[in-house]
Amino acid sequence: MDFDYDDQNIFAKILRGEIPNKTVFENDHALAFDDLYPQAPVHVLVIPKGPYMSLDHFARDASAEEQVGFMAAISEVCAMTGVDAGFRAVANTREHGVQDVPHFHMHIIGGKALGRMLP
Ligand code: D5M
Repeated sequence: MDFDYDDQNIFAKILRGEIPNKTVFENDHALAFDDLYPQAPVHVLVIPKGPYMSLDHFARDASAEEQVGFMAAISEVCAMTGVDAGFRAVANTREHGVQDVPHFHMHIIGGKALGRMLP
């Protein structure tokens, strides 16, 4: 699989500071910010700072340090947003997964009881 990264995508622009965002957490390898169209009281997007278009791209090509940094950001976001009762983590991927922004992002959605997603 060739992962062709488009550096004009919205999240690349956010990382370059060209578009504002509501930052929740940041470390050397990841940025977390509020989703513009929240689907629940908590809806945060966690993205790696490196140019990875999807979860499988990130899992294949990101360094161990980048992957640890990304997971550390997920951990911090979960602690900061108080989703102890549970949450949903979603990574929509490419066309069949209905991924709109081609920079890998994990949705952290919670703050209320969510409906069942799969039968
Ligand atoms: O969803 C992409 C998600 O990105 C969607 O929930 C809206 C959100 N979005 C789009 N533009 C912005 C900006 N500028 N800030 C914050 N959030 C944004 P997916 O279908 O998973 O690709």
